[in-house]
Amino acid sequence: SLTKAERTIIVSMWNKVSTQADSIGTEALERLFASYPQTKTYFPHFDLHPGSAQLRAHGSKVVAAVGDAVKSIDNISGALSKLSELHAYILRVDPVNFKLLSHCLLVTLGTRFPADFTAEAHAAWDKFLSVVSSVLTEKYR
Ligand code: HNI
Repeated sequence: SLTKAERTIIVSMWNKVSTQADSIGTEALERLFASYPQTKTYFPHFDLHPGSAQLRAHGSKVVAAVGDAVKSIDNISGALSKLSELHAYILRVDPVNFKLLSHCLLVTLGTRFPADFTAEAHAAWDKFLSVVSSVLTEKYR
């Protein structure tokens, strides 16, 4: 689990991230669909063109959920339990895709906040997103 130092980095950087939450979510999804087009198969009902209203709405929901995890950083699985059931039982997203989205979120954070995105911050976000991903995939069987 996350060390105290890692939690401090995430929580303090979140104050900046949250001011651009919607556009960060949108950019991460645009990167996901551009670099890993196979992930588009989960969204056959969406218009996935860059900047589309559905893409922006979904990007904003994804980052809001990441924010819920930040706010409950000591109880991430409690904070995301409903979302975990949705991804496991209803959406049935293959867990490999969580690594791809986490990567795209990292790249987005790194390009938007280059001064904050030290190797230490990168590692903390990588670990945090892997905890979030584990929570969202832990109910799979
Ligand atoms: Ni995910 C719906 C959060 C990873 C495919 N997803 C959501 C919703 C949130 C969310 C929030 C909206 C729930 C609601 O409406 O009640 N998803 C997250 C988070 C991550 C994640 C925090 C990882 C960090 N989801 C993924 C991945 C995929 C994915 C990796 C597939 C590539 N998610 C979906 C799909 C939906 C979804 C599909 C339903 C979209 C819709 O509205 O029909």
